[in-house]
Parts: sequence; structure tokens; C-alpha cells
Amino acid sequence: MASDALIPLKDSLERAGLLLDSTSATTQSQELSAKHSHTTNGNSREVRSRSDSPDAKVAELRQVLHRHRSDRQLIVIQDFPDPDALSSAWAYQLIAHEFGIQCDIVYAGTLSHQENIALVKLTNLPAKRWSVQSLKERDFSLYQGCVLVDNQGTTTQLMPFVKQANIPIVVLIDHHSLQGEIEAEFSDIRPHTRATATILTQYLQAGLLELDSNISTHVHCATALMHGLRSDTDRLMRATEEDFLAAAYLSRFYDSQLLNAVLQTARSRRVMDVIERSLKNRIVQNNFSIAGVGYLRYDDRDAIPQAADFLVTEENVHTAVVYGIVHDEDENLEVIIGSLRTSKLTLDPDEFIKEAFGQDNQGRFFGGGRMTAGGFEIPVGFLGGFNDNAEYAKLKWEVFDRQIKQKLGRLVNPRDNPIHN
Ligand SMILES: [Mn+2]
Repeated sequence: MASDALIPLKDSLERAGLLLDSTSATTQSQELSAKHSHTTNGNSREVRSRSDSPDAKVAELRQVLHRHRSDRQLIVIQDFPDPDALSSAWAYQLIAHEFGIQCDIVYAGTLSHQENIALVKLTNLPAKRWSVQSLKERDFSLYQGCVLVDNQGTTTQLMPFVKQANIPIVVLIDHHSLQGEIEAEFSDIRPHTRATATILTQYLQAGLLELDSNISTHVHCATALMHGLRSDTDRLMRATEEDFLAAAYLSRFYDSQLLNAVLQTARSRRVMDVIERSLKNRIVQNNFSIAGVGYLRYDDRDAIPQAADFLVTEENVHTAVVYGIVHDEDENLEVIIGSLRTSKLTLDPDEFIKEAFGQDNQGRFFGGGRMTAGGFEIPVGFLGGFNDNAEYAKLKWEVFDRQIKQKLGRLVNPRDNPIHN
């Protein structure tokens, strides 16, 4: 629903144990990106073989928090934080506070989805925006440790600064597949868990912090966690037993009216306009609905996944891809942002996006996905920078629009795909 995680999450396959079994029928995805599948294979095996029960993890985290008593820590969340990240970071902050650890929750991008803005405002969620241009002036030396929640440092522009300041990663809590080599003193990565909020709720339930319904911060945080785990489980429709158990626990503390207020937040006019453009421009082919929406403001970035959410509801459409050029006037930056939504169980958004757009010259994929959703970001590079000349802007859009359609076309019309010939 909210921001996309631009990271590979192959839980459906992993859940089925398919990726662990090299003889099984993941053939197509393995053909399409053999190298990547191989890496993920190795990683998931590694994640599984660690015999870390949730209880053992709680005990270990308790020790780590004790060791860092009265430290100051920086909790880093993804650039476009979603409710799962925001609420989980907050829960960690409250837990750490019990150990005399003072935490700041920061993100380098922006809060875009109207529900996320409402969540932060209505619950007084203490996340701070550190804009990219302000990062050079920030005093990172205040922090003795960095905490990554609902990400592994690959979806935040803060990471290079954390590294440069030599701040160790003390805690890493995430439910995306392992993203590569990242060293953390404590790490709890559970690719089979639907929401990071579920993991944090389990920590709370295990007693790392006793929630009290007379403390409004606790009530607000429980409400945020409920929202986080609902939004990462498609309103609980994809929730598993552990998510329901976590939700059951939160139900003792959360404020249902407050959650309702967050969910009722209306779409802005500009978001409606982007949805309208996506409807007008969509091309439906082989059950794929593809729409380029042209230029939009950085603050409206989240209109793209919302448009994709909407397009995928059309009959005979199983997959929608919406993209546009997002421009940030403050930083004179432009980037192509795209979202994919699918209801087709056999379509893996992660594989699809990686196959469609490939990698940049540093070997990094332009995007990825999880379960039913994916996203991508393609830098505009030298052609970037907003231009007042309408004709030039139009030309630039047309070039990118056509290039993206061409790349998607190879997969949408497999006949044109040389891999299948
Ligand atoms: Mn999440």
C-alpha cells in the first residue's frame, strides 16, 4: 500500500522451500537471472540454518542493549518510510529507552503517502527527516551506534554517511531477504515474517518493554504497529499465524479510532491527478496494464504506487506498472520512479523488475519487490535537472517513456523476448 521496498524479497518461493531445493521447478526465474538466484539461494540457506529461536533472539538483544547502556543511537529507516518501518523504529526507540539508550529516528527522503503523513502527525511519531543536502552538516559523531529497522541499508542515502563516520551497526532487524554482506552486532533477519512490526511486537510481548494502556505514547505506538503490520500484510489478508498473534497482542493497547482516522486520510488533489493520468495513458496488453504519468513532484512520489494499486483492479488485468519522472526542485534532481502491482501468483515482482531493467554499471539492480508488489528507481543522470523549456521536457519524457515500454514489452510479449526463442 504505502512505499515500496526496493529490495528483493522472495518469501513466497522461500516459504515453499523452493529456493532451497535446487532440483525443484523454479526454472523460469532461475533461467532469467541465474546469478541472482544463486546468491539468494546461498543466503536463504544461511538464514535458515541459524538456529535462532525468537526467545534466544530476545535474550541476545537484551544483552546487547545492556552492553550499550547510555549510548546514543541513530535509527535509520528507508528514504520513503512506510508504516512498518516507522512503527518498528518507534518500538525499538521505546525499548532502547528502557536501557538508557537515547535514539533518533531519521530518514533521508520524504514522507509521501497521505496515510504515512497522517500516521506521523496523529500519533506524534518521533521520526525526523534529514534531507540529503543537510547530511554533510549533521554531526554523526554524537552517535555510538546505528540501528537498521525494516531495511539493511540498501534503501537509504544515509548509509554512506554512517560508514564515513565509522558508526558501527549495532542492531539490524528486518524481514527482507539478506541483502549481502552487512555486519551487525545483533541481527534478526526473518525473511519468512510478513512485517517487521510483528518482530518488534514479539519483542514487546517477550517483556523488553511492558506496554501500559495508561501511557499515551504506548497506545500510539501500538496503534502505529497495528497499522504497520496491517499494511505489510495487505490488511491482514496475507497475515500468517504469528502476525495474527502479534495483532491480537496489540489489540489490548491500540486505539482503533486513531487507526481509523489514519486510514480515512483523503487523497490529495495532486494524487488524484496522477491517478487520472495513469488511467488515460494506460496500455493494456496480455493482462498487463502499463502507464507512464509524466512528471510529478517529489512530494507526490507515492501517487505512483497508488495509481498502480488502482490500475490492477481492472478486469482482465493481473499486473499494473506505473512510472513517472519525479523531480525534486530543491535539489534539482530527477529520477524515474515506478511501481508494480500484481495479483498473479506465479509472477514474482522481484524477478520481473530485475529482468526488465537489469543492473547499473556497479551491478546494482534498479529495483526489486516482494509478494505482490515491486518498485524501481532509474536515475536520469546527465539528462536530469528540471528544464523550463516545455518542448525539451516533453522530448525527454518521451525518450524515457519509450525506453521503459520497450524493456517491459520484452516480458509482456514473450514472443519478442530473445531468451524464449
Ligand atoms: Mn516491512
